[in-house]
Parts: sequence; structure tokens; C-alpha cells
Amino acid sequence: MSDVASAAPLVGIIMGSRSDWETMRHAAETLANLGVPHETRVISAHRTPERLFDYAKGAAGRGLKVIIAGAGGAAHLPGMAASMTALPVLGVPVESHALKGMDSLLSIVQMPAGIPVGTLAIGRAGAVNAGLLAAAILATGDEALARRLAAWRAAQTESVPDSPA
Ligand code: RP5
Repeated sequence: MSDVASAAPLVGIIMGSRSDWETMRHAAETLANLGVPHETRVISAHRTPERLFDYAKGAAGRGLKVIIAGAGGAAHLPGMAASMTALPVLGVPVESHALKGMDSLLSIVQMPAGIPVGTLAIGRAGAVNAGLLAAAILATGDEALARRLAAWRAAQTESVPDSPA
């Protein structure tokens, strides 16, 4: 088992359905690439509300520092998680079949004042950026992680070609 897999998780990645994994795995892969210990769980605000309650209420006490929550459609998972923890919650709108993720985005982004959710882009871009943002939050208190994040960004810049051909 790698150090990242065996270390106590700092980021909890939760999603409303197993069907969200194709999107949310990009958050997990981003954190793994940066060496950030994380865990993944399927938790539905509507189908498993008690699982959500237990997870959100227990997250800080278990040592988690950030929660990434992805859901599609009537995407209440990020907001409900945020209502039950003081940890930063990052919301990823999963692209829905019916409305292409606009329903997910609007469900997640328009939180009432007082309960913040940091909302990312729809789909893979949002999941990748949620991973990067979670790492950036943790990096404010972790110099080694800050260096890994800076190296990741530098490698990305280096990989962009000068011309399209
Ligand atoms: C939401 O409903 C989930 O987050 C998922 O994006 C969507 C569809 O779920 P399934 O019907 O595929 O389980 O709660």
C-alpha cells in the first residue's frame, strides 16, 4: 500500500451515486498525484440521509480537513454536508443526462448566505479543480505539499505547446 493510501485521510470525496464516480475519480486522481491522503464514499442526500448525517457530523473529528462533494440533478449533497460541518466543502456539479449538469450547477451554487459551498465547474474540470483547490487549502499549512503543487503547476505550464500543429 502506498503512503497516500495508508495515511489518515485529509480530504473526503463523497458522491451521490456510484454513477458519479466516472466524474469524481478525477478529484481522487488529482489528490493522489499530489500525495494527498483521501477517502471516497457514496453518500446520497436523498437515498441515504442518515449516512450523510453521520459522515458530515463525524468528518472533522476523524481528522478530515476538506470535503469534496459531487452530485447530479437535484444536487443537494454539497449543501446539506456543509450545513452539518464547519469544514470547507467544495461542490462538483456532475453532468446530468436530462439537463447537461445545469440542474446540478444551480442546485449547488445558489446557497443561502451563511452556509458556503465552493462551487466548481460542471464535470471533469470541476472534479480536477476541486482536487487542486483542496490541495491548495491544505498547502497553506504544509510546505512540502505547497512545493508539490507548485511543481504540478510548473509541469502543466511546460506541457502547453507553442503551436497547435
Ligand atoms: C444524484 O442523482 C447522483 O448524484 C447522480 O448524479 C444522479 C443519478 O443517480 P443514479 O440514478 O445514477 O444513481 O443523486
